[in-house]
Order: sequence, then C-alpha cells, then structure tokens
Amino acid sequence: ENTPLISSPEHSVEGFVREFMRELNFSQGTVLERSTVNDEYLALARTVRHYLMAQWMETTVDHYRAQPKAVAYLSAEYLLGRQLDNALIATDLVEIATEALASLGLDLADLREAEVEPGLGNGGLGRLAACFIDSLATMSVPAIGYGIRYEYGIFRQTFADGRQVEEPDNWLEYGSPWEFAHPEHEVTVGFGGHTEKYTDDDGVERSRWVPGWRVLGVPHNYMVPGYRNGRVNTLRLWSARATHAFDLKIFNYGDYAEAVRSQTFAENISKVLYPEDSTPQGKELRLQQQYFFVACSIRDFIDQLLPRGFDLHRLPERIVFQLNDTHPVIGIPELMRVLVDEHGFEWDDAWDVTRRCFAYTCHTLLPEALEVWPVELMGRLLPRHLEIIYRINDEFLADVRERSGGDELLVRRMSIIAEHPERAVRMAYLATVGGARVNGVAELHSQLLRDKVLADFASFFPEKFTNVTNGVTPRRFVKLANPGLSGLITEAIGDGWVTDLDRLRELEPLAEDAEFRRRFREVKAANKDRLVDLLRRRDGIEIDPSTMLDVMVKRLHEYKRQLLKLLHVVTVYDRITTGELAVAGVTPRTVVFGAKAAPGYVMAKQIIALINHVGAVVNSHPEVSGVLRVAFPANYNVTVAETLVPAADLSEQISLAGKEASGTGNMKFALNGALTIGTDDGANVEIRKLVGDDNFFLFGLTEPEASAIAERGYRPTSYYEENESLRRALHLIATGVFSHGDRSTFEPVVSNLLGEDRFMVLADYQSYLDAQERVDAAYADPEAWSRSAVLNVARSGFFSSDRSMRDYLERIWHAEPLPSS
Ligand code: 26V
Repeated sequence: ENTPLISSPEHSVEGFVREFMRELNFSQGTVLERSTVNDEYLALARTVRHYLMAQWMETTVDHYRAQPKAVAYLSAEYLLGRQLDNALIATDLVEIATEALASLGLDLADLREAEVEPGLGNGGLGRLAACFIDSLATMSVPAIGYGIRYEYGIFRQTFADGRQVEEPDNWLEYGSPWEFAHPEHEVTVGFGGHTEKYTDDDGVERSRWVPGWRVLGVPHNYMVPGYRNGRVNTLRLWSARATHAFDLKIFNYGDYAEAVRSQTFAENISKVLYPEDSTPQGKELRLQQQYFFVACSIRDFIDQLLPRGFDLHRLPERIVFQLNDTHPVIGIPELMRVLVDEHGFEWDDAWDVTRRCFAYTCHTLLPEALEVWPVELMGRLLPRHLEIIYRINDEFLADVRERSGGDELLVRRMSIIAEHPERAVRMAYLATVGGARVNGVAELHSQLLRDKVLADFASFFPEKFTNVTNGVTPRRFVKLANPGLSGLITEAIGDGWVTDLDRLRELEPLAEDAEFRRRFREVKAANKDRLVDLLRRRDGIEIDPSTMLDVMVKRLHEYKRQLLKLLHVVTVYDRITTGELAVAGVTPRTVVFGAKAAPGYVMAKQIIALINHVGAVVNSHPEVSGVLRVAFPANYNVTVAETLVPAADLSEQISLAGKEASGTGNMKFALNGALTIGTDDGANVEIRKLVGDDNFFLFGLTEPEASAIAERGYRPTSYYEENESLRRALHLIATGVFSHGDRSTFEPVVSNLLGEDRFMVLADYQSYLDAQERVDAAYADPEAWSRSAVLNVARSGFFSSDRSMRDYLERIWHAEPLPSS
C-alpha cells in the first residue's frame, strides 16, 4: 500500500551515469561521440525527471485516495524559469549529476545553458504564480496549478538602434522534456451559439446553452517538485486542439482545406501569450483564452479529480479556486452554469456553493488595468454566461438597494455591468461579489483596495477583504541563484532556512562580525564576476565589477519610473561634463536596466530607446565612462535575474507611491543582500519596516501626499522652474544630446514630463537625487554597507512565498498539508 508504484533510480554517481546513458542511447537515439549539447541536455533532463517520477505518482495517488481539501490556482500566466536546476536542487542531485557528467567528459554548466526557459508570463503576476506553486509543493499542500500552454511565451526582445524589436519565443522548438501530454484526458469546451428556454422533466422552466462551436483542451502536466519532502505536485497547462468533428467534416463534405482552416482557428486559442500587462486590449481571442483554460480546469477537477458520484453540494469542502487577478473570473459564471444547467442545481444552492469555492487576488491599482469585457462581445462568445452574470447582478443589486435604502447612485456604482463608455462586465466586481475573499498583495495595496478601488464593496462585504503580502521562493531565488551566499548562510546557521526562512534572523548577530562581513563581501564580489561573464558572453557588454552595481529590472511602465532613474544618470553626466563634479569625487557606478515594453505601448518603447541612447553617450564619454556606465542587456527574463539579483549592490524600487501593488523583485534583492533605494510603495513599506530605516534609502512623496497633489492639480512645470539641475537634465534630452542632435526624437518624452507627468517624476526628482547622495556616502564605507546588507538578508525572511502560502491557507483557503508518509 505504501510502496511507490515505481521506484526511483539509485541515488549514486554510478546510478546516475547508467540512467543518463540509457536516456542518451534509447530516448535521444545517439551516442556520446556524436551527441549535441541539446541531446545531452535532454538526456540529462529526462534522467533527473526519473528521480521525481515515483514521488509524483505517489503524491497523485495519495491525493486521490485521501480526497483532502485542495487548492486550485487559476492563472493565465506562469513565469517558470528554467526547470533543470530547480529539479536538481529539489532532488539533491547537484553533486551527483556534476560528478556523473564529469566522468563522461561533460560539464553540467554547459548543458544547463541549453534549456530555454518557459516564459509563459509577463512579469510579476506570472512569476508570483510560479513561486506559489513551488511553496505549496514544498509545504506538502494538495494543490494543482491550472493555466495555458502557450506555444509562444513572452516575446524575445532585441534592440535595433536602441529600439525594442520583438521576436517570437518559440520555446517548444526543440521539445520540452518537462511536459507530459495527455490527449486521452482531453475535454471539450463550447463557444458562441445561443441559449434556449425549455421545460425540464419536473416541469421547471430552464435555460440552456447551445454552443456554436467547440474546442478541445489537451492537458499537459508538469512536475512541481517540493523541496526534498517527497512531494511532487502538478501544474496542468491546457493546449487547444480542433474537435474531432472537424475531422468528420472532411469526410462529410470533402472540404479538406476548410477543415484544416478550422483546425488552425481552434488551435489559435493557445498559440501566444498576450504581452500587454497593464492596458487590456479587449481582444476577443484573449477572452477565448480565459474561458478556454478556466472551463477546461473546472471540468477537469470535477470529472477527473473528484470521485465518481461526488455530491457537488459539498464542493467547497474539496476545492478552493484561487483567481490570479481577473483573468480567470469567468470561472464564476462557468461553475454556476455547470451546477445549474448540467447538474440540475437550484440557483440559490449553486450560488451558495460557487461563492464558497472562489477567492480573488487583485494585483493592480491602476484603473486602466481593471479588466472589463464589452457586453456585446461576452454575449456573442458566451451567451449563457452573460445571462448568468445578469442574474447574479440583478440579485446583488437588489441586496444593495435594500441595504442602502434605495441609494440608486450607489447601485449604479456597484453594478457588475458598467454603462459607460459602453456596456461592459466589470470583472473585478464580479470576482468580489462571486468569491468568498478578496485580497491585495501588500499591506498598503490591500488598504488602498479597501479605501479606494473597491471601497463600496469593502463597506458592503467587510469580512471578505484581507491582505496577503507577496513572497518569493527561497529555493530558486537564494539557494539556486546564489550558491555562494547559501553556502555562507548554511555554514553559519545550518540549512533549515531553505524551508523556514524566518531563521535568517539568526544571522543578525553576524552583521557585527567583521570576518563574516568580509566573507559576505567575497560572495558578492564572486557574484559580480559571474555577472561580468554572463554579460560578456551573452550581450558583449563589458562592466567593471569593482563599481557599485545599481540595478533596475522590471517591466517598462511609466508608473515604475525608469525615467526617474535615467534622470539621475543624465544629471550625473551633466555635472561631470560641465565640471561641476570632479570624477575623483564620484562613486563609480554601473547602472543596469532590464525591461520589456508591451509592443503597443509607444511611450514605454520610447523610454527604452532613450535609455539605450543615453547609455551610448555616457559609455563613450572619455571622462564620464570612467565612473558611470549604463548596461541594458536585452531580453531580461528569469534566467538573467538569477545571475543579476545576487550581484546587485543597490535595488531600485522607485514607483510613484500608491501605484506598485507589491513588487516582488524588491524582495529578491533584499534577500540577496542588496540595499534598496525606494519609495513608500507596495511591499517596500514592509521591507523598510523590517530591515530598518538605517538600512533602506527612502525618498519621495507618500501615497497620501501624492493623491493630495493630484487632487488639487499637479503642475510638473512648477518643479521644473524651481530646479536648475532638473531643467538642465531635461534640456540635454530635449536638445538632442542623446539623439545625434535631433530634437524631435525624444520630444514626446520630454513634453509628456512637462505636460502631464502622470506619475510625478518631476515632483520626486530632487528627493531622489538627495537619496542617491546618501547612497554614495554609505557605499564609501564598505564595513557599514556590508553590515546593512547582512541585516537586509537576516530580516527579510518574511518575504518567503512559504509565508505567503501560510497566510492564504489560514485566511482564505482553510486547507491543510498532506505530507508524504
Ligand atoms: C494585467 C493585464 C491587464 C489586462 C490586459 C492583460 C493583462 C495581463 C497581465 C496583467 C497583470 C498585471 C498585473 C500585475 O502583473 N501586477 C503585478 O503583480 C505583482 C504580483 O502580485 C505585483 O508584485 C506587482 O506590483 C504588480 O504590478
């Protein structure tokens, strides 16, 4: 009963070599003498996979037998990063694999490079989903991740004359050794068509959906290994296929070409990840993607994971569907439809079950990022769901009316259906009404959700609102990304921290230990050398590891204010070139940017071009380049982050207060011993509270200050007029110093700053410069700096995604671990 269904290969160098050679010969069909690096990588991946297989099967069987309450994480994005290293540390095979490969004349480091990371996400939200499923597996929580197997992930970024060019991310080109396709478990999903009224056997009037066309979802399973706990959970990503009806058509009508065309049409649904992450495009295909994966997932859970004949009235005892932003919110009317139309539930019973099965996480504060779907589109694509949404809304608004004594203004404000500028379904409102909980992703964000974005709802359902501050997995972002620091920590306090990150606190006294600080600096220096290598090899960029490494990596968005960082660079350039600053008095810095812009976001792309153009001028200036360099490696992704984050001295987290929901990069940097220069925004607030004011460079407006200024009318020119250094920086850009004398190139950027400056870059400019001076002064004292850096590490254990998972379990999911016996 307890024996695994299959057994794991032997945990030894000889065992590993045997498995590897078998894979190379039998699966890759090649021999060492002739194999390519890709052959060897695939053989290696499959070998490592074998060591997880028995645990995976055992976990699956245990979950099925015990039927515990499980968590289904519904996310349109999973930004997984490379799988090999993570699987190696989870199985504790790094040393064995290194030795085994060496005995065959192969280098693990070379094979690792052959893996193309699955970039099935845009940024923070997708990476968070990946961290969460890692933590759930490590904590032995019965959980499944559901999402979309995009054939093309986030585009690959290149630069042409400093401007972003997008190339398709054909990540499956050479096959993925980590996925298991299960066409035999395909599910069918309907779209379009119409609804009709009918009378059921009991004489009750009902509505049903007659879809106009159908698509198949084929599940692809991925292993989600827990960290050395015998558990391997599943991530199930859906791929769209044409139904077999399309094949039949070929025979019936002989219209072969049309049938094949329809097939392509269906398969388009999972073809590509939408690269926008802030402004909804309102694209029909995107709504198709959302419904497709959510309908497949709900069907899968009910039909495959629950025992036959399970009474769905008890569904909330078995599952909670966590909605990662509004993208999967169509699941709420879908479950209603399944229960009412397919399982004959009474409406009220179905509503009671549904409301207890869903919870919603909001990840934004920007009003333009809140998804709405035009009623016209929803009615065309999902007519039955629209009917259900209308009924949910009618009943909800009746409640609002009753409880507010007929406040029609309030009723209109809270309606799930917006009337202007066009009739549209407000997905965040649907999620709030249709779920048991709503959470923000950092304390400040959750507060602003309650007070501003969803204020009416927070008064109406105060018990629904809660906070869960984001976290990041210490396995990938410390253990794997920073082996040097990991070794140092483990030597000092043992290795328990990897799954109990609060134990980093035990490092606190070592901040006072000169020898420990020296070794800490040694690790940082080695990490910088690794980065130097990477940038040289990958991008042909030369950086000087003896300079302060000042890093700003995140999606390019105006609210994140890459422009503020750039104005600092331009100001230093200006001061040196005008002789106001002597190079001898400047703390040498390398400023690293990494950022992708949404392909249609014109201003963001201009900012990318400006960064590159400023970089070109700064880096080729004879005096300036000695103390200031800009590096902007293209195509920043998880893999790059793994080398960049551990090397950083300074972490730039400089969004306008009240705009960044949480940030998670900020946590990764602090955990790896960078100091933060940041605003009082998102999780920065909590980072600063934990690491202490002395170990954090705070600047800028607070959220209440910024909204007060916005309220009374923000005038960027008032800051411009008052600040000579700001005027000069903008003047340099405007007069074409960074664009070969062409004043028109960056005119839109400058006039935007002087005209609207929606994110108050100019208002925070002086405060930011002052903070950067404090940074320079602090960096001049390496002992004090490394003391602060150690304290950042020691006090950041809170930001483990394991802690986030504990909070979700306690406040939202009410599920429990099911450890391996
Ligand atoms: C939003 C949208 C809006 C509609 C168009 C398509 C689309 C695609 C993705 C997104 C996600 C944007 C929200 C997001 O990524 N938020 C980030 O979530 C992180 C994890 O909670 C958080 O740390 C960041 O502060 C927040 O910006």
